[in-house]
Amino acid sequence: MVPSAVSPIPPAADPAVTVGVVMGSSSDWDVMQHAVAILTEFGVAHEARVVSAHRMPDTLFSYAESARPRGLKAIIAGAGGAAHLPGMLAAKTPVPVLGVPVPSKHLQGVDSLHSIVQMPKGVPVATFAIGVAGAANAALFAVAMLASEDPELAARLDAFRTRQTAAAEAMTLPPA
Ligand code: RP5
Repeated sequence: MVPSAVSPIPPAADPAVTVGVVMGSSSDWDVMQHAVAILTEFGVAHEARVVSAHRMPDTLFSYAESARPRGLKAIIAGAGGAAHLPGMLAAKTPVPVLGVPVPSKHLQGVDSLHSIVQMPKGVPVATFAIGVAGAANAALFAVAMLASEDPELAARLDAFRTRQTAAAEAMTLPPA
């Protein structure tokens, strides 16, 4: 039997941290760094760490159980393959969990997507697109959640959308 070695979750370095970004492996970082980049761009205090559902189950429980007392308002969780991490976090905390399916080696992340999106009724995980778009959009969604009670953040989100619209309107196509 595997001994139970509960890893204590250290207090957030910055007590203002409101969003946790967790992933099942350091190999997920290529994708999940795009969530972190968005949170940094918007000035949202966050933390990022590896929490593996199947390799660190006790740490997963500690992280989830401490999330609300530590002041987290959202957890962005990315994992690939049989991606239990977002669902198990959601099972152990009332803090909203935003799941990011990470592309996998053999099934290109369709397995990750199905694992995360098909939560049985009663324990929701907000599930985003496979890969980089999902990671970035999960962070933008977290920003939108926080912006409902933070007018400065709401203004930054409005400005982001305005810049994005202007960039699309300025797009040109090569001559046919
Ligand atoms: C999952 O297994 C991780 O989220 C990762 O996407 C996948 C492969 O992990 P490694 O074998 O690269 O550590 O737990």
